[in-house]
Amino acid sequence: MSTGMRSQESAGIATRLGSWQRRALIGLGLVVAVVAIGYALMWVRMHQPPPDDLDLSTTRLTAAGHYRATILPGSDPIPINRLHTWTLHVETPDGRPVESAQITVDGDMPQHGHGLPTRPQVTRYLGNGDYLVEGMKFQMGGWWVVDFTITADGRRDTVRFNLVLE
Ligand SMILES: [Cu+2]
Repeated sequence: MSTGMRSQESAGIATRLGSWQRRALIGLGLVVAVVAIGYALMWVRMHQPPPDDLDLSTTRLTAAGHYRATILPGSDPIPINRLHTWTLHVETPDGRPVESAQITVDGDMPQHGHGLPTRPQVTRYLGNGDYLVEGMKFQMGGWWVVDFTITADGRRDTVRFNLVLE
């Protein structure tokens, strides 16, 4: 009698364990599938070609038309994974150099959802509307945008440059 009860009990435990294990396996399988799909989507996103209608001009009018800005990256081609400096030239739309502007720099990869690995800064005014940008670094090839916010004489404006790095 008691042995019969014990074996019934252990059969019940075995069944419960079995269904718990099955659930754990299904759960694990789902996690693996979600992670695999996540990686696949990320891979596809990371390997998208840049849009083919990108404006790659190195001289652009700021968004509100207050300034005309020109980027002069310190090396050609722009290096990957190496700190380098740029010069940013800022002038008025009619070509007069903009002196003593406050300028901030930012950048990111629109297709990757990450930014620059550094915080580049304008460290020096070089004269004639030229500003030294230190700390530029791109950690991979692909489509980058670099944004400058320029404030001079109380007028703030932004400009975005597109880069496609090899
Ligand atoms: Cu990236």
